[in-house]
Amino acid sequence: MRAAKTAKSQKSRVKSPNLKLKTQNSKMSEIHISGAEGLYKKSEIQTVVNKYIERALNHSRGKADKIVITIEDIKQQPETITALPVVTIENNTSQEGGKIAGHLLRAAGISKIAIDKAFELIKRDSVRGAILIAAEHGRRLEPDKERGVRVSRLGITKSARKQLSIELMRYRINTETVQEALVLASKVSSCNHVIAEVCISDDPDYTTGYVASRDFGYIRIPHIKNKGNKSGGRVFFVKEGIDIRNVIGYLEKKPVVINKVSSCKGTVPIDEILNYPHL
Ligand code: WAQ
Ligand code: MG
Repeated sequence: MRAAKTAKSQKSRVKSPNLKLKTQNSKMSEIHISGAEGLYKKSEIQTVVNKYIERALNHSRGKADKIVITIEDIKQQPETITALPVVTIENNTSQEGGKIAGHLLRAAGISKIAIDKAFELIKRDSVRGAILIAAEHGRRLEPDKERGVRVSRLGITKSARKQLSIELMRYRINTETVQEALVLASKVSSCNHVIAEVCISDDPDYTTGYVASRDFGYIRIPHIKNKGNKSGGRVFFVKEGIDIRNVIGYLEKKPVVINKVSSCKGTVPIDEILNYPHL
């Protein structure tokens, strides 16, 4: 599902070649409001589609005037994976949250240049999917910069979802938002070429973000941005020199389903994670 609204883009003042400030003409542009995807049994389709429509119609990013729903029959047998373990970091301010995310990404082997680029792009650009950045040199790699890479064909079995709900309930974080983000992060981290991910919601009311990697698991950062801030995004840091089409093919097209859940933790200090990455 993809929901969007059209709006006049704000008049922006840009520098013309002779360095005088000039006002650009405003034009209509499409603003992304919400998106969602999953792998479901045929019998679940109607319920899920209703839920997606409900979500698109009542979203804190605004009123959608276009909702696109695509349903595809997937013939390929899904690959099964284990969900990443979930843990929450103690954190009180967005400044601190950003620093923690940076520390975790550095510890996962991402260069400072690549991390700075990631945060700059998340703040500046509105991408419908994820941004891909080379972990060492910090080059941006996805071919379509407005669309980004949309992770799709991902799901969780009924029994694993039940198990996950039990785990998350112990820490009072059993919400659809956490479950969906964990399923996505687990598929992303199952791609060998991806080293780590950082995610900040584009929902102005949702300030918890995460950093995820195979080594550290899914690490929730409660104040990664301030309330009211509409900018958000996802960045996947990938190994240098990989075949990018291969990675995008896996993330967008390969059916992957979680059939096992790792045991999770509550809130822990950052040092505990950095000293013992394997939880
Ligand atoms: N594939 C790639 N990128 C995506 C996808 C997708 N399927 N869905 C969303 N994005 C990108 C897109 O740029 C959005 O702007 C951005 O991620 C944020 O998406 O444990 O709600 O759906 O409490 O707003 C994290 C949960 C919630 C943390 C993240 O993301 C927690 C969230 P949103
Ligand atoms: Mg959102």
